[in-house]
Amino acid sequence: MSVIPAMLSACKNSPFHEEPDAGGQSKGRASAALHVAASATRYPESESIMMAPICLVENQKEQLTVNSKALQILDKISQPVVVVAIVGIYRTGKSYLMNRLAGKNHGFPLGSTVQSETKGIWMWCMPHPTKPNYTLILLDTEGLGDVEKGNPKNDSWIFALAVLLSSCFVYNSMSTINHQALEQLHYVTQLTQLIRAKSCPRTDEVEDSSEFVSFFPDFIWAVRDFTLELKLNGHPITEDEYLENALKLIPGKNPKLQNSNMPRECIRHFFPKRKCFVFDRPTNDKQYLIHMDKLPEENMERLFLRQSENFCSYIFTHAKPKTLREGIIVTGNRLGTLAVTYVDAINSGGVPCLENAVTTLAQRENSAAVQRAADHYSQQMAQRVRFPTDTLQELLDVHMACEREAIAVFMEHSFKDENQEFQRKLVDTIEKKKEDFVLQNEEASVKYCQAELKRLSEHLTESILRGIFSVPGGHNLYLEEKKQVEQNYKLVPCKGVKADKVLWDFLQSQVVVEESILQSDRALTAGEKAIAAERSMREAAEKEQELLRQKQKEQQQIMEAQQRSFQENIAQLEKKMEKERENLLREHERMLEHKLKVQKEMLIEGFEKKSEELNKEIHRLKEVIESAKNEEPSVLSRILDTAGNMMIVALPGAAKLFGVGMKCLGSQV
Ligand SMILES: Nc1nc2c(ncn2[C@@H]2O[C@H](COP(=O)(O)OP(=O)(O)OP(=O)(O)O)[C@@H](O)[C@H]2O)c(=O)[nH]1
Ligand SMILES: [Mg+2]
Repeated sequence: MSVIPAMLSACKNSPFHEEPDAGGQSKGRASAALHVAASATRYPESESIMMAPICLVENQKEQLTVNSKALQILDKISQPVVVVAIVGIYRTGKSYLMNRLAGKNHGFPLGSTVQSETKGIWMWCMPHPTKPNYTLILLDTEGLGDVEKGNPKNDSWIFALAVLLSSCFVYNSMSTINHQALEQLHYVTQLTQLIRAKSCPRTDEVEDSSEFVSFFPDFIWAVRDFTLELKLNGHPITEDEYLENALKLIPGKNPKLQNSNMPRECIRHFFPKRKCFVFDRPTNDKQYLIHMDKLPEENMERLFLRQSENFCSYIFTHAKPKTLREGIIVTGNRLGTLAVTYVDAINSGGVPCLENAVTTLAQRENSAAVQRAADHYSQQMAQRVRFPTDTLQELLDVHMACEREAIAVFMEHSFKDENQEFQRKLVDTIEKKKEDFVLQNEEASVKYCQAELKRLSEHLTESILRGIFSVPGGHNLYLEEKKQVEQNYKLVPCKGVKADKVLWDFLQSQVVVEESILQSDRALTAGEKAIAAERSMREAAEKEQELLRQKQKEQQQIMEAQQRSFQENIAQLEKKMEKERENLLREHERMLEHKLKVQKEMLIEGFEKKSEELNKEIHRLKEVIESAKNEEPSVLSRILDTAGNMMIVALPGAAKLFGVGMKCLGSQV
C-alpha cells in the first residue's frame, strides 16, 4: 500500500492541518498534511519546533554564515535525521517540490518573477511520516547559475554543502537530461576540490575522492516539465533506465561532449545509489504555472499529481537516515555541528573535511558521553544501595553492576575515542564516585552502630558513674554487664561494615575504667588481678587481629572489584572495536563492490582506459580488505594492552600498585 493514502486518512487530526504558514496564509490541502498526520503525539520533539522553514546557511554578499536560530532548533533534535536536499538551476520549481514533500502549499517561498527567490540554504524539520523516532529535514537551496550573482564559486559551495549535509540529494532540472543539463551539473565535477574525506590524504596517488562513495548521499534526479515519451529504440524504459542511459559516456573527441562526460563520470563514481523521477507540467494554465502555490489540487494535471505522489512516497520510504563514515548516526544536533564545522572551514579559506568534522563531533559528544555515563552510575547507585550495607562486598556488587551499565552508556554515546581519552576519564570519575560511596557507607554504619551501642551501654555507663562496681566482686559484675552489652550489640541487625570497629573503639574506651575497677576490687588477690589483666589484654589483641584481617579482606575485595572493573572496561572496549572493525570492513567492501561495478560498466561501454584507471583504487581497496580480514588477534590485543595501561594510569591510588596484575588480566580477556 502506498504510504500516502494511509497518511491522508489520518491527516484530519493533524495540528499542522490548518496552521498558518510562513507567509501567514492558512491552507489545508488534502494531501498537505501527509507527513505530520500520524505523528501528532509520537514526535513531540520536532513537531513543536517548526511551523515554517528557517534559513540554515545565510548567503549574504557571498559570505556564508550559519543562522544561530536554526542551530538552536537543531540542537533540540536528538533523533536521527533523514535529510533531503534539493539543488539545481534557479527558477526550476525546487522550492515548490520541497513544499510538496512537506505536504504544504506554502512554506519555502516561491518566486514568480525571473529573479531567483531562495537565498542560501533553508531548512524545515518535521516528524518523519513513516519512520517513528526519526526527524525529516528538508533543505531547500539557492538556485544555481543566477546571472545576477557575482561569484560563481558561491554556487559551488552551496552545492557541496548540500551534498555534505544530506542523506538524499535531489538534483532538479527542467525538461530533459541532455548535454545541456549535464553541463549545468558541472558542480559535481568540482567536488573533488571542494570536499575532503581525510584530513591528511594518503601520499600514494589514489585520490581522496575515491572515499566519497562511503559518505555521500543517495542521488535523485528530478526532471520537471518532462514532456517526452519514455522510450528507447522503440522500447518503453523506466525513469531509472532513462537516467542510466543518459549517464553513459559518449565516445568522441568533441570538447562539448567531453565536458558533459565529466559530470556523468563523477555521478557514477560518487553516487552508487541513483534514482530518477520525471514530472509532467503541473498545469497548462500559464497563469497558474507562475503561481503554483495558488493552484488548487483539483486543477492540477492528474499525471503530475501521481508522479509527485510517487516521488514523495519513495522519499518517505527509501531516503536513508544520515550517517557519517563507519555508521556514525547523525542526529539533529550533530547536523548543526556539522553545518558549523563545514561553513567555518569554507570561511577560513579551507575545504570542508569529513574526518575533521567527525573529530569535532567526537570531541563535543564524548565528554557529554562521559557525563551521561557517570550520571547513570550515580543515579543507579543512589537507587539501588541502602546505607549501610551489611558487607563491603554487597556494596561492591551493586557498584559493579552499575558500572557495567555506565560503561555501556558511554560506549553507546561515544565514538572515535582516540587513545581511550574519554573512557579513561570515565574510569577515573567512577572510581572517585565509588570511593565516595564506600565512605558514605562507612559513615552510615559508624553513625548507626555508635547510636545503638550508646543505647545498649547506657545502663553500664550509669552503673560505673554510680560506683556500683566499686565493691568487692565488682570487677566480675562489670565483666558480666559488659559481656551482656556485647551480646546485645551482636543481635542488632544491619549494623554495616563498621560494626566491629565501633565495638572495638567502645571496648578501648573502657580499658582505663576496667583497669581501675579491677585494681580496686578487694575480693581479688594480686595474682588473680594479674591473670584477669592478662586475659583482658589477650582478648583485646585477638580482637585487634580480627579487625586487621577484616581490613585486609576488604582491601582484597576492593582490589578485586577494580580488577573486574578493568576487565569490564576492556571487554566492552573490545566489543566496540570489533564492531567498528566490522563496520569499516563492510564499508570498504561496499566501496569495492561499487568500484568493480563501475569498472565493468566502463569496459562494456568501450572505455577500456577509464576502466583501467580504476585498477589502482580497486587494488588498494582489496589490500585494505585483505589486511583487515587477516588482522591477527594480536593486533587487537596490542591495542587493548595499550588501552589497559592507560586505564591503569587513570585509576587512583592503590589500584596502580596492582597495575601489573591487572594488565595481565587484560590480556586474558
Ligand atoms: N513550469 C513549471 N513551473 C513551476 C513548477 N513548479 C513550480 N513552478 C513555478 O516556477 C516558479 C519558480 O518556482 P520555485 O519553486 O520558486 O523555483 P526555485 O527553483 O525554488 O527558484 P529559486 O529559489 O529562485 O532557485 C514559480 O512561479 C512556480 O509557480 C513546475 O513543475 N513547472
Ligand atoms: Mg527556491
